[in-house]
Amino acid sequence: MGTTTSATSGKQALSGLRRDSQAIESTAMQVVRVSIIVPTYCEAENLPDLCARIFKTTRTAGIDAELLIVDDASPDRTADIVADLSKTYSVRLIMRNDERGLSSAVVRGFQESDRDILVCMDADLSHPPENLVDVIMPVARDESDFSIGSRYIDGGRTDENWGFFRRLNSKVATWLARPLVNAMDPMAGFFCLHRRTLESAQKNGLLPIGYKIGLEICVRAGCSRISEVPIHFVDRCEGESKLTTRQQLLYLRQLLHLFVARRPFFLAAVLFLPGLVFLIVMCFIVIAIKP
Ligand SMILES: Nc1nc2c(ncn2[C@@H]2O[C@H](COP(=O)(O)OP(=O)(O)O)[C@@H](O)[C@H]2O)c(=O)[nH]1
Ligand SMILES: [Mg+2]
Repeated sequence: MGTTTSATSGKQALSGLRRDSQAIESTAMQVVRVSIIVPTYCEAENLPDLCARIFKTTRTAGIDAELLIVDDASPDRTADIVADLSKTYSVRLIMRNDERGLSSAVVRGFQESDRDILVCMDADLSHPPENLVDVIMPVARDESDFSIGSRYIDGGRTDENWGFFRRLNSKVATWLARPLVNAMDPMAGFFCLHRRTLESAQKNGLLPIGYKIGLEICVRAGCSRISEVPIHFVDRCEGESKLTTRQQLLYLRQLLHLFVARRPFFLAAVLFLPGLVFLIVMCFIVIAIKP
C-alpha cells in the first residue's frame, strides 16, 4: 500500500513537474515580443523619460519590448543620449543621414525590426506610454490587425489647452479620412499592427510620404479588424512640433491618392454630384421661367 502511495505520489509529482514545465513553456510561447518604433527629429530632451516610461509599462506587463529610434541626423544630442540609454534598456538608434520625413522613418524602423508586432508612437510623450499595453494586446491576441490609441472614442480626449481652431483643424482632417477607414481616429500617430498588415499594405502600393503613415497602412491594407483604445493625448512639454503647413497640404494629396485607389466611385460622386445637382436645378429654372 505504502509502495503504491509513494508510487502514486511519485507519479503525481512527475505529472506536476510536467504540468509546470508545460506551463512555463506555454508562458514562454505567449511572451509578446514587440518593436516600438519612434521617429525623431530634435527630441533629445524627451528620450530619457520616454524610455523609462515605455520599459516600466511593458516590463510590468511581461511584454518583451525593444525600442527603435529612427532619427534623421538631429543636430542635438540624440545619438549620445540613445547610446547612454542603451546601457540600461533595449534601445537602438537607426540614424538616417540622407533622408528626412516622418512616414519614411517609421517604415524604415519597421524594416529594421525582426518582430511581428509593431508599434509606432511619437517621442514627445503626447502618446502616454502607460497606454501601450492596451494598444498592443488586441493585435497580440490576434483580435485585430490594427489597433489605435484613440483620442476620439469614449474615454479618449485631446489636450485641454487645444484652442477652437486646433480642434476644428483636427476634426475636419479626421472627417475627411473617415470614408476610407472604419475608425474614429484614423489619423492617430499611436498605433500597433501585425507585420502581415504592413506587408499587405506594401503589396497594395504603400506611399510613405507626409505625416499620416498609420492611415496610409490601414487603408492600403484594407484593414477591417481595427480596434481603438482611449488615450488622453497631451501636448508636448519639451521641443517643438514639426507639423508644418506643407505637411498639411501633403495630407490632402495623400487623401486624394487613397480615395483614387480605394474609393474611386465615392470620390467621383463627391466631386461630380454637386455639379450635377446644379445642372438639374438650372434646367428646372430655365424651363420654369420660359415664356
Ligand atoms: N525621423 C524623423 N522624425 C520626425 C520627422 N518629423 C517629425 N518627426 C517625429 O515624429 C513625431 C511626430 O512629430 P511632432 O512634431 O510631434 O508632430 P505633431 O505631434 O503632429 O505635433 C515626433 O517624434 C517627431 O520628432 C522627420 O522628418 N524625421
Ligand atoms: Mg507629437
